[in-house]
Amino acid sequence: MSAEYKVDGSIAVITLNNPPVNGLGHATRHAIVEGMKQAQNNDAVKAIIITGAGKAFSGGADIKEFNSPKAFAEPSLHTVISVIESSDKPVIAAIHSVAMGGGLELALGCHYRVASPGAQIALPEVKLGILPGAGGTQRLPRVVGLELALNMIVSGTPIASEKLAKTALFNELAEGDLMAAATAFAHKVADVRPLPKVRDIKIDYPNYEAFLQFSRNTVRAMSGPFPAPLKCVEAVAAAVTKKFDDGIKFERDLFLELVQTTESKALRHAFFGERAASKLPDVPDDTPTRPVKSVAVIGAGTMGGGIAMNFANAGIPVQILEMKQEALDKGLATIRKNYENTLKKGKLTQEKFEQRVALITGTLSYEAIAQADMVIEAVFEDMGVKEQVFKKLDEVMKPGAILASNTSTLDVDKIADFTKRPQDVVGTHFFSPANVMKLLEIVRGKKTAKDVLATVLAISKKIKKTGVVSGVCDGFIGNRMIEQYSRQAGFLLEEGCTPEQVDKAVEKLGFAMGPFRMGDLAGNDIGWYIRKRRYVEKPHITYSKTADLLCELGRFGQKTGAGWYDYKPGDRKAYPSAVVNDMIVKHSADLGIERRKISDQEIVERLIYSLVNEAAYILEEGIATRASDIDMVYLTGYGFPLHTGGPMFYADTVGLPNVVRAMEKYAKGRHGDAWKPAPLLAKLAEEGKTFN
Ligand code: 3H9
Repeated sequence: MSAEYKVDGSIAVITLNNPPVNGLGHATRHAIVEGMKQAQNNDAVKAIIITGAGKAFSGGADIKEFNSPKAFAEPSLHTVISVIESSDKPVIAAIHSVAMGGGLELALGCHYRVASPGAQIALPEVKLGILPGAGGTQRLPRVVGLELALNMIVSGTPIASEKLAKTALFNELAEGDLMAAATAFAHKVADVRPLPKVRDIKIDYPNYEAFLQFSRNTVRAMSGPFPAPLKCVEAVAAAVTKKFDDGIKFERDLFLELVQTTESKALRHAFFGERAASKLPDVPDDTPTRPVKSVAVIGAGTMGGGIAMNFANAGIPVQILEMKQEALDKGLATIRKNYENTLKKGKLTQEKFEQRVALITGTLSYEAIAQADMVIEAVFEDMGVKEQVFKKLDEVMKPGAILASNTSTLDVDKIADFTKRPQDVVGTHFFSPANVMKLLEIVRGKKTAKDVLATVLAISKKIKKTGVVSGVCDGFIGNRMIEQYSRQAGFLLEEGCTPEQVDKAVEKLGFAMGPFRMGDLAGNDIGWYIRKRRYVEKPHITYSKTADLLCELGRFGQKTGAGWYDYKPGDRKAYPSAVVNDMIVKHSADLGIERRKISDQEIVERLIYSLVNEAAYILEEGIATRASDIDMVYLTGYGFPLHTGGPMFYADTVGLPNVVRAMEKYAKGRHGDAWKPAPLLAKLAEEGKTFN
């Protein structure tokens, strides 16, 4: 049953029962209408309560249905709400835990609302690239006021029910048992007529035009490529400027328009992608996890410090181990400074600041960390150094401790084999700055135990990361793909581009940063170091030598004040560099390449399709579990534009046959061998299928 109906004396109760969050899918909507009919037809019933079973009143419309006609099949959410609103018996929403989106809209269609404190109240549709499409933009301003409603709808941010207690949204906040309070309330209002309807409330905001214009300007400046936020303002504006039914129709039209946009499809893809990433087909949801109540981090450098902060932020004590007191002191001082900056910006209370700083302690002794439940190594990226660390960890750590490596490219199986407990070894690849970036690549070794994976996935949620599992290969999912992207970026310089032109082309698409600005930020020496290893290990792979020439000039990026761009002291702005541009032109001449004008389209296609092709190999080899995992890696770790849904979703949107056709064209150019379509990509394109 997706909603249950029962009668208790003179009160009928309709309980939404569609786990996990009582999404208002077709069956649930149908069951609500059936319940309402039964209650209407039963003379003994004097009032009706609608509530939700389990962990939510309702999380809103069933987002999974949006791609199918079921989403709009009758009874639509509109119909359900009008059946409730036009009922001649009072309907009371008994709200607990979560009332979001269509769930809140359903409650707004009821005559009364009783809520538990702590319930999360939101119209979060904008986060899915749509707007509330079942009356939310018309009814919420009528009960909480124009300004608060507009803020809630444009931001989508949840507000705790008790913070809305002074508004007309709730008739009562129930401190004790919600159903007892709702039932008592129902008895009290059973005979009260006329029945109050939110639609009849007048919005009193004399200066609304100025306020709406100010909102339009602000929201337009903030919403980038997403159309939904501005449409939210227009829909809320209709609540003041139009009659209620016209406002509802206006809102409905905007909703139907937005739900079809690529931006909304991409955001919905990311919503489900994030949740899917936490699941592994062979690690069931009920796999027991190991308790992680304390953590140790090896290395107090930038990475180690950032990693430690994640755990302290989640209330978990962390010990940082260093070899020398000086390095340890420096690392701890940096962490303190980071927290002080957050405190100064007002993003942390003094109490939380002190708590977090106190949770991070330092040590020089391996014995001191032996009882930690999990240890994360963040030392220099060199197999010899890793060997020493893991042999020592194997010696000192208590049985059952999780031994994790923050390696970004090295073989986790090899690292595991330095210990006598490879089942406890796993990769946890954080992205810099580790306390900020959302992505955590969890690297599954051949022998990594399932409970270790389940634990690390759970921990990643606890420290608010998007955990994505990768198999072992050089570079794992993210860096293995970025290598192809960087290679193409290098070839583009040889053939006629400047770093600025390449960066601008992808930044126009919405990338946070193009490859060269990114290199300058991360440090060009890191790639140089990796390439030098590759020249020995994989001599058949070709790279542009431009990046090596740059490094030979000591231009490692922002940290040396010069990289692909010039920098001024204390200023992160990138200025095109005549030295670099001359160097690039000379290099082309040395190679005998006649430089040509290259279009932005070619730049974007070559960069993105090189990512996509490598990703197809990664998927086929089982390194990634699903295409959406690859999208999540790129959306949360590499600044891939959110409105495109990630590289795989982007390729699906372009159409895989079109991707393959473009690759065939580039295969005729220099380094054509890089453009051989991966078998999976070729197959899907031929069958007219998609990755996702
Ligand atoms: C809408 O209402 C449109 C209307 O205005 C107009 C219509 C005409 N549908 O996040 P969790 C699943 S648009 C389907 O890990 P939490 C989720 O996929 C909707 N499924 O739990 C996951 O499934 P699985 C507006 C949904 O406790 C499971 O529930 N509403 C929906 O951390 C657990 O999710 C929203 O945008 C849904 N609506 O957080 C609310 N919601 O286990 C979106 C969740 O198979 N939802 N699922 O992976 C949320 O913000 C959070 O899920 C919520 C629970 C706070 C509810």
